[in-house]
Amino acid sequence: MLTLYGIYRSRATRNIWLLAELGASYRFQPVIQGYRLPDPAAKDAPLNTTSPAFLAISPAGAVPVLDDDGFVLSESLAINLYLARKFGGTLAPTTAQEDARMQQWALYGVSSIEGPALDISYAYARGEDKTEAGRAVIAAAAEKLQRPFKVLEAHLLREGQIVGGRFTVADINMAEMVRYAQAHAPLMDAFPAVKGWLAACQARPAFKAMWASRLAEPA
Ligand SMILES: N[C@@H](CCC(=O)N[C@@H](CS)C(=O)NCC(=O)O)C(=O)O
Repeated sequence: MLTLYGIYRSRATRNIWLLAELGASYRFQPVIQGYRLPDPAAKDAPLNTTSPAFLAISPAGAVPVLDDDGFVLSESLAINLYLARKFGGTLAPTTAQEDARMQQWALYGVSSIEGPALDISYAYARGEDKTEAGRAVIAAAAEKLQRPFKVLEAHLLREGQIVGGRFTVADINMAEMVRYAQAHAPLMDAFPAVKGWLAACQARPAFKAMWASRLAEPA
């Protein structure tokens, strides 16, 4: 039995998207970020990342977490790579080299793209693009993304997808990191192959289903 702990407004989206692509059945256990609650320790507080019951599962106190019949795994990208290998099929690596490439791109994304992209996402979500200070934060983050986006643009122009010339878990992992920068149109417009690839990823029914549920969840 698979259980995914998390919430739609978290990095669990990448796991929910993949699970839908795989057609996997699983239990979804909502766990909200403690910092989003007025009193995460209150008796009537929902299960959250600071709840002792959750910390017993995940000492890092962060979602998502996967429990596969007692095998507990954290880190959203590792969870996706594990799930893809477990279920197999075209989303999974078919050779050791594809496996290595999927890990390479996941690590490149998390070390070079996710941080500045999240800065952009938070700034737009808070309406800070309407302030001078916020625009400076966005500009600095967009500047940091120039180099990795150039790498991604050239790669996608050459190969069309992240690994193996087909849609795989590597596209989901990367698309969910690039998505955080999507609100910044000038950045996306400067990298048309990245923009087009992301749009194609997000046109998939499994993404759309995940996104509809995310929008339905209170902000
Ligand atoms: N690198 C981790 C990051 C996990 C993470 O920071 N999760 C956030 C939600 S997206 C969280 O649970 N934060 C709770 C907290 O910081 O207290 C992953 O990809 O799973």
